Amino acid sequence: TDGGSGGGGGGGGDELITVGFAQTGSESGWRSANTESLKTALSEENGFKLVFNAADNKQEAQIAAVRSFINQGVDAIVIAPITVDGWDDVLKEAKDAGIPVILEDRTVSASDDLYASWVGLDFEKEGELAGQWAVENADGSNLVVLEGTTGSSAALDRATGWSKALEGSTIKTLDSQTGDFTRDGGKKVMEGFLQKYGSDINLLFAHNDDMGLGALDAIEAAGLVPGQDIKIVTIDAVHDGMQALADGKFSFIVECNPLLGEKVADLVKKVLAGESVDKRTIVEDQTFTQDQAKEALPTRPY
Ligand code: GYE
Repeated sequence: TDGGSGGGGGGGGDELITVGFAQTGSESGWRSANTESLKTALSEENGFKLVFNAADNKQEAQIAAVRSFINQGVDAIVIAPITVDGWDDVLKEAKDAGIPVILEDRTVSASDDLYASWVGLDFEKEGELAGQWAVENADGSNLVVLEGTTGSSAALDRATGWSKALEGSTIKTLDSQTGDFTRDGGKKVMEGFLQKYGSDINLLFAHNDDMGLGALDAIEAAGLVPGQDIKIVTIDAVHDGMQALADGKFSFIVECNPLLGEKVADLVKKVLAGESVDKRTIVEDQTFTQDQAKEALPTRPY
């Protein structure tokens, strides 16, 4: 595996680099893979001492975790920001304390001189790729949307990209609500949509696989056939989502790569060594049809 190869330096009995990592929570399969990736890359073998916090998707809890990292005097802080807004004060506090901050996954609205670097994905492009598939394969459909966590860059930018792709199409949006990126949320909101619109719905866009997987339960319980009565487009391409795609229940998935650990570890080391780093690093994603999912599944690492 690529797990233990960590980017040189550190370890060997030298002082470990203490990193506080403020994770969003554990809402999805994507998040589990992302946490795993960072824990592996920020391990002692690679020269790090990791202080891990998961905030259960509560912004105040996440900000409190970052404050506690500052008080503990960690060497660097890594944040996967739950929402875009609300970061200015605590990022200033970190800066005043001389502790560099690396953002991973989602972005913030705060000025970019308040953090050293960001590594993540192009969420707008993900939404746009999903929307392009829908326009090409399901134009004229009645659409419902399961949005990710309100105020998160992942949800905001995916919605923007999707809308862009749908401009000029005849897809009609019946409803759009947040399912908070969870299976449970996806299931509950889809149940509500089905009660309201019944079999009028023939297209679902879920901002992540987990909400789409939750919606599958609701759709099947309503006696409808996912993939036939309702086409489902999602984002992430985690294992269970890819399985649903291979099984013909999902119709299309846009990948979102959660394996950002090595890149984060590398950025932390470079920033602490005073080397200059890019402000933004975008990791490339791909897309999967049902046939491509069947082919890719056996060798997917997560
Ligand atoms: O798509 C979702 C997770 O921010 C890219 O957060 C991430 C999203 C991912 O909960 O499954």
